[in-house]
Amino acid sequence: FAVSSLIFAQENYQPSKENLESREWFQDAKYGLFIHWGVYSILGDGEWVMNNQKIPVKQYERLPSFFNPIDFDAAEWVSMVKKAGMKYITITSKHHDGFAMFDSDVSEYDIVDKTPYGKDVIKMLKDECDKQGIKLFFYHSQLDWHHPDYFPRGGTGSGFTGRPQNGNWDNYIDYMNAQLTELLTNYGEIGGIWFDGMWDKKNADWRLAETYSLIHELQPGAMIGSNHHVKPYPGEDFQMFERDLPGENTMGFNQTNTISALPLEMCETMNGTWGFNLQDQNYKSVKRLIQTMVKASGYGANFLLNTGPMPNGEIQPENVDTLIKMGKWLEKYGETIYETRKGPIAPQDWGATTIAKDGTVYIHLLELKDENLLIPSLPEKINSATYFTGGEKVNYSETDYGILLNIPKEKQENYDTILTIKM
Ligand code: FHN
Repeated sequence: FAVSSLIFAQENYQPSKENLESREWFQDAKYGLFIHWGVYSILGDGEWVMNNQKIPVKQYERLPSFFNPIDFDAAEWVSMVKKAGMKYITITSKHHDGFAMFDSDVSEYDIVDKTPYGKDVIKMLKDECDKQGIKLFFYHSQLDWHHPDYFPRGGTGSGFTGRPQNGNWDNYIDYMNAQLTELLTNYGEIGGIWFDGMWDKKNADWRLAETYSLIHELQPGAMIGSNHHVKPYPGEDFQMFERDLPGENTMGFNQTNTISALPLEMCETMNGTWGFNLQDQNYKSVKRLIQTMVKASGYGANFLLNTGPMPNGEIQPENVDTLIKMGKWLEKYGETIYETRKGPIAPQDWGATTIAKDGTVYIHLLELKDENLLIPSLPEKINSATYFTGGEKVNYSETDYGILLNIPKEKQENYDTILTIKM
């Protein structure tokens, strides 16, 4: 009875007042830092190293004893986030390897009990976030390559890392809910929980309704999102798109083109993996990342950009460099991104539009092939059209086919030429 009433409660989920406020805050925030950090960073081969290198559980269990991030400085991380123009952090409390980066009482497989460092980095980060006014979300993997009751059937793994073939599934879910309870009670008010990994066992009974009710009961303002790659389930507060703009599927992850009415978020890597990778120097350019962020904003979606800190606790210098450059751009152009919503013209090859709360529309021209561009008409007649930089009048004419813009070469900017439109 208890469980079915919970299911009912989720099916009819009405977000609380606090939750609705969080959603507004989230949509205003627009830009956050994703952090994949765990004992896997020691091996410098991404966060999937246990699975990819077929490391047996017993061998992988030796890794935590090498994890000693003596250069970790939470204040430095959070100051960098602020300089980068980001408003929140989403950090891995537990990734697929099952290792808790926080102090857990329901398992000894955690940073305090098993590493020479012995300190709860999640707590240190949370305290600093509180000090500097940054919200903290917890990424939490539902998939667990370590827990004895998370038995590998289908999906990833197939047992080659020495995981059992059978187990007590309910025990595993109880364990997960116990760790979530810790995360929602020991760290003050958090932004929310970012789930990942239920795609590994599509037919399992994840007892979602129970987990979601638990979270909403413990912290009504905490937002739930899940990277299950399908359309949102009842009880979720935001919809996520992995490495693709909402509705797109160029990477093969997103199995739905449904863009729900929930707040949206897109996450992206700086190189090819989420966790620290010693060899992958294939960093995306500042231009590409800024333009992706702008397009995401054009969909009304947040941009959650990832870094994989090194095992010594430092953020890779190349990533810091990119983030600071993006922050500089936002210092100048942030008004056209923060606190906006998706604009009247959906993103196109040439760019995107955003709309401010006072009705000002920003046209972001990301790709200008020449000086003339025809864009779709706006819902109302234009009152004034000026360059965001400098405020000069824009040459344009409203035609039956759309708005014909003339943007001389000297007015075209590096990443994004922004027009301010009053209607
Ligand atoms: O397998 C994970 C991966 O390691 C990473 O955490 C990303 C982040 O979106 N999500 C999963 C793949 O869908």
